[in-house]
Amino acid sequence: MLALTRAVPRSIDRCELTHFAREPIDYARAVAQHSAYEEALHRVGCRVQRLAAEPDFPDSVFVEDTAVVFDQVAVIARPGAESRRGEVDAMIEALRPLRVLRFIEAPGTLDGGDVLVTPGRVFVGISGRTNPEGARQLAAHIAPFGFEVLQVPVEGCLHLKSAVTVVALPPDGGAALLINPDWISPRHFTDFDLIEVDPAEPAAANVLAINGHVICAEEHFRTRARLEARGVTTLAVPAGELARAEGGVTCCSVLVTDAPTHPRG
Ligand code: CIR
Repeated sequence: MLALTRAVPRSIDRCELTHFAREPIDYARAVAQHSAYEEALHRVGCRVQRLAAEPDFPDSVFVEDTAVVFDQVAVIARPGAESRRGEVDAMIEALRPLRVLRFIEAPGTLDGGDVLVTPGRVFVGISGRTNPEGARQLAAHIAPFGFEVLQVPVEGCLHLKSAVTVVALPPDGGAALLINPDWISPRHFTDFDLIEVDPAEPAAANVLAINGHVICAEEHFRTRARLEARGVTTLAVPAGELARAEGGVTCCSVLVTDAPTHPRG
């Protein structure tokens, strides 16, 4: 598994904020926490490749929003925030040798943080960043590979994956969802085993499942205990500083499996 990341830019304190009030971000601490995150990716079996730094894009550490990678195709996003559109260029170059590329085109917008991939079914959050046209284009790009796409309205938070992510449950690795029911209605996910975040930790639903491990923000220790109680193997990383920029643990990487042998283009 390859994990694409990008360094925290010094301009992070000018990041986009939607639901959060602006608070100072300690740059050195954000950099240290981001390194710990990359180290965690390495520990769970990823090769970590950093894209070139983008000092002039304050949100460029949040690479997740620039692309959605499947085994068969990579869909390059068109971020909903205009200030973030230029972030996709380096991602295109990184993914070009690895996948067939498809693109979300205007008037579509789509942030990777709104795309929740479950076995066979992809949920797309219709949010302040992702519009129905972006979701429709994504659906057209991945339909040939058997993915059904369902649109889900997101109102309580920035992205769909701020409110719900996939965790694999032992012993068979079946998919469960970790969810904050105050931010997204559980009625969209009735076929899934749902684990709720601790109510004191509304942002805790954003976790990253990789190779039988679930990377969690260490600040969300109550929710982490809930996962451990279900037999999930967790790995905690400090994430409080980038959380002030409204980012979570999925946001800072794009994962690319090594498996595919598909034609390139
Ligand atoms: C933004 O508002 O775009 C950034 N400050 C945070 C993006 C977080 N990305 C993600 O959840 N996928």
